[in-house]
Amino acid sequence: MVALARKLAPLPQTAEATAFATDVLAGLGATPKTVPAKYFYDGAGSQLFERITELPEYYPTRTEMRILRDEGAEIARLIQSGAALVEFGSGSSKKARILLRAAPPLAAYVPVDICGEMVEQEAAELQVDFPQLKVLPVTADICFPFELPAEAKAAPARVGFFPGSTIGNFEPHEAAAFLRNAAKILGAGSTLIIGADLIKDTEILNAAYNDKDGVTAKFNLNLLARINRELAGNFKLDTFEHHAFFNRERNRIEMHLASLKRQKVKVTGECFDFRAGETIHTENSYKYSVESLGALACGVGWQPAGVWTDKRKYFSIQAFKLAE
Ligand code: AVJ
Repeated sequence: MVALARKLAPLPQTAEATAFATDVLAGLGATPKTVPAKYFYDGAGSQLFERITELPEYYPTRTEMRILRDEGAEIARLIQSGAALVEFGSGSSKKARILLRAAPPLAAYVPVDICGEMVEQEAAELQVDFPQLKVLPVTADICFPFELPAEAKAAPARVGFFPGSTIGNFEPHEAAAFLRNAAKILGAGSTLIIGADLIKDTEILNAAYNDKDGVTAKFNLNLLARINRELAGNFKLDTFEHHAFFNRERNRIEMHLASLKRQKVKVTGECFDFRAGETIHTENSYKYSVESLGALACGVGWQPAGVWTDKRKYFSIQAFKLAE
């Protein structure tokens, strides 16, 4: 009987799906309501994010690519010949391509991403363009410890690459935990190259998260569509609205989904009440200064090893080293 009931229950099928269900139910049950930003990136969400990176208002990707193109040779001097390059949250690997072209011959390139679909496909495409390079994709949540492929562990050195200001999605204490985790994964003597968005004018920041075409709104709302698809949710997408604004006290962009009316929503059979105007807090995007990120990294043992920015000082690439 018990075994039969278990078989019939609509339980998530994979560890990834279980984590999504657990986190969504906990987040919607909390006050205020939240859902972790990492769940934006299913297939549809990853595609919408790629569109965001091409929007005129969204300066971070373009600016970071420019820094990598202009300073790639300098940045690549931190990468020893024969090292393994490990990219945390690789997405489309567009930035890694620039770094790989400037880098000496490597033992391996290891793109790590939570979206397995994306990381496998992008790795296959990159492999075609870099036939000499060993490309070893890993599907993992970079918030937690994960195993590197044997070739990367055996390499004489490891270099971490964490571009895209993804670090901004973490709370500062989580960013410190990530940096500690990265130190453990990469090991003594390793290097870490981080792309971090910089604190700037409120108007420029707000525009970047409230584009005229509404792509960012779609990206935000896709989270509800994903819950509907994967967790038997019944969110009505036209009853929620995208809100994004810079919170200057906390140096972060906040994204929310605001319920336009009082309503009840079901997710995997559990019911959640929304007041009119109540929001689900879906993302924080922290902005740093060179000093504030440096202080965070130093606090967990990483020593500053270089900083590169664009002319307008919109974005930074910051390198750190671990003692041997
Ligand atoms: C991928 C986390 C860097 O915070 O700018 C873009 C995600 N959210 N527009 C960011 C995002 C809304 C992006 N990061």
